Amino acid sequence: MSTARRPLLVGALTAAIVALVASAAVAVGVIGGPSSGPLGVRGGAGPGGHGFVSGSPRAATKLPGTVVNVSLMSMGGSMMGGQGNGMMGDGAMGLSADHAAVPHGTVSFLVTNDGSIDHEMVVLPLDGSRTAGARSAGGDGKIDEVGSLGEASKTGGAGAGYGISPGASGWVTVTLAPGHYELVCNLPRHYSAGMYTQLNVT
Ligand SMILES: [Cu+2]
Repeated sequence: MSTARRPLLVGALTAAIVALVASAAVAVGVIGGPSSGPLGVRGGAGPGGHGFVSGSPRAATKLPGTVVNVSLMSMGGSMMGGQGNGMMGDGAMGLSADHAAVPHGTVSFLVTNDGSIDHEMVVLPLDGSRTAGARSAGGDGKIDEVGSLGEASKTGGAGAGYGISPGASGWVTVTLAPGHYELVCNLPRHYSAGMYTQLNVT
């Protein structure tokens, strides 16, 4: 009995794997399209998602240099209670990177908004003994971006834009000298809500 069933099970597994590989190939095909860059909108996430890419945004990228994957987060159900204006009160937000340190030179940031409202990522230098998170915001709730080395704030595109929508990615490639840097989201009040992390370049 068991010997007869085993080939069937293996066959089913093989079929499942083939299906998975096929869907991954489709996703890569979308990602590799002429104008779409490394990744557009992640399927199924956020109110504007159309679900046409089923793979992970981190699955494939052709970005140059060392690739740092950055995740932008806002927790606490900000879509409820009428707070759809980007202000979350004391709600927690976060920005995390999958590298704490990278070698100097070409560095690409693939920035994915895993939160529920728009975010962005700006690369700022940290001078001397300053640590990430220590900047003071002005009356507009933003910190000074002087010295910025670049930003990813375009939905599904490279460089500066009007913010990365929930469920989408943006990216930017910069050249970094050895030193300390801070990755921040500088939408009003997001920095003070916790959207920063340090990146050391060796
Ligand atoms: Cu933000």
